[in-house]
Amino acid sequence: MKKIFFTTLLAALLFFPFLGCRKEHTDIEFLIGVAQANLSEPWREVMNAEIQNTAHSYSGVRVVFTNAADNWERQTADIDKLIRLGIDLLIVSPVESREITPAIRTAHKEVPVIVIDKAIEGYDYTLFIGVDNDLVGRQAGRYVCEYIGKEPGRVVEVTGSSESLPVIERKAGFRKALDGFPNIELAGSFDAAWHRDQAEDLARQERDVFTRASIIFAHNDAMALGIYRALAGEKHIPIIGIDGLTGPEGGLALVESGILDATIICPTGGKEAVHRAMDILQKRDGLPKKIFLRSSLVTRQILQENHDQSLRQSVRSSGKPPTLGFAQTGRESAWREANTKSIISAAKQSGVELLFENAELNQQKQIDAIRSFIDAGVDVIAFSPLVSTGWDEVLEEARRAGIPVICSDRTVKVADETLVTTYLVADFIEEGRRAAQWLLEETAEKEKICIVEIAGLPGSTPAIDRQKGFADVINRSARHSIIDSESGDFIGNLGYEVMKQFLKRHSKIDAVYAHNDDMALGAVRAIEEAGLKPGSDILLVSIDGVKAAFQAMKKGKLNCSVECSPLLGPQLMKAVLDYVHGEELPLRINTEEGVFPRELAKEYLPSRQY
Ligand code: GYE
Repeated sequence: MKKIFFTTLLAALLFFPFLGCRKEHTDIEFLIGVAQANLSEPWREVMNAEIQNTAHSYSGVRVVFTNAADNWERQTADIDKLIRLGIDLLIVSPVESREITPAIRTAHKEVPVIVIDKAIEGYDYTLFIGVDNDLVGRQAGRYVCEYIGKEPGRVVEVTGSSESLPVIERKAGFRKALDGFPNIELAGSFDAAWHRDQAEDLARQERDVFTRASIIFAHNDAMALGIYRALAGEKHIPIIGIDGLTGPEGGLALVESGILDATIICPTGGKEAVHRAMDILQKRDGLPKKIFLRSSLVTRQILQENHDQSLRQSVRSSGKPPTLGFAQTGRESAWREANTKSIISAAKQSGVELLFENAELNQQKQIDAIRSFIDAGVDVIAFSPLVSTGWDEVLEEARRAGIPVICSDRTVKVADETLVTTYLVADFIEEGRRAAQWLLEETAEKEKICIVEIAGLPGSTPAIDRQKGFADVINRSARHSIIDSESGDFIGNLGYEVMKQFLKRHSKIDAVYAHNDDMALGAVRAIEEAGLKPGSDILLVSIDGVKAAFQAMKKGKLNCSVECSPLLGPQLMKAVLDYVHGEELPLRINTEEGVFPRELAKEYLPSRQY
């Protein structure tokens, strides 16, 4: 309690000089407010320290912290206080994501908002930074399964606060990993609310359960340490934690000293948040919507192996520009052309030497291009995988060559997900959901709506996920049904041919859902040839948000386009430069995207960049 008192007092003292007189501090270019959930968890103290230290590297930037002591109502008041103080940007690590969402939504109307750690509902924020907690749970589960092996074994789990989103996701991921191991019994799952002392008390109370475990999994290193203390004197039981902080009681030291057998490093996001805050405040191009930081398993052996690994020498210090090999899918759509242009121009602007190969929609050519980049010894390889499977072998070759791989735009399904260093992608499922949501709202008064779907390239992640997202939402309505679905491979002319078939096959078509604008515009031609009015006799909703779609919407021939930005070049080059400068790359970066019904087309068309 003492720590919280002094920290809150510190926040008040920090506030005091600013209250009402911020503008007199002309040495402050940017004032960043940080609404922290609590300071009782070591992980959050480290986050605040990272924010403070990173902000110090920028001149004219000041940071003001508040501490909600795990009380969402107090955090709501803290956010309001910071806004009234005149901050330029808010960083918030939510106490609870549901309850704090309204306060964040209100703040987002005033200033840019970066949400760290717990995702909130909806998209009323500027940027989310966190880890993939389901993956963290799977990483812990995989370690437990490898430790126990095929013999009968028991694992005990100690979680953070049960209702918190990270706990729900970590538990789910952990259980997914255990699914394939009937020999492993989950002997107990206990909530110790992230606190070391609570975990220590619990392990003492449930000593019989804990001492019969083969291994123990704790949702953070603090609780893992508490369990270790409670079981002192008993036979050694391996414990795996999460966070992997530095410092005397941090997870890395606990692993180094043998108190923990493993931990999973989860970056706090503090450093990333300040760098991205500066990108936002300085209005940089190509800002993402979500960044998922890499979580990595650490054991004593891994620590020792990494110990002598020198930091990557900056390629710039050797004088030669960093090199990127990029294998593009083809030229199948306006979106793809814009994507290629963005990558080539961003490489030029950022001084990255680009080896660019176009696979002309042939997966083998993409694989051959990747092999040529490996032979050329590029620093980084990036590609937009034509389809999601068939990449394991060539990505293994890239790993053996020590070359990181970035998936740009689309994702892959590989046995070992660490074969891909970073995913720079959109949320295709969400795009499908948004298209369906728009159609449900647009046809709310209609009796029965028959929908035909013109799908993207079979086996590609945008086609798979857009179909799933759309169906998830549209199937909630008994009045709407998808009566037919054919692939147009994301190609305009094939969209035209597919639509002609649909018109022959079905007497009643009320709406078309196309996985991209090019195919929707092909469908428009077919509908007009059939003597019908696209946009009124038959509604059309599609995805991409290319200029031609806005022109068609302006003419009333297309009803809605869900944005999926192809302008990935700047973020891709930032990742390449960060990597060669020895920065840790995030696991996944999701791009920003909006929904554009035709009523907005006239207003937005002039500003469309692709
Ligand atoms: O929707 C389409 C392009 O992978 C998201 O591929 C991309 C898709 C896009 O051909 O137009």
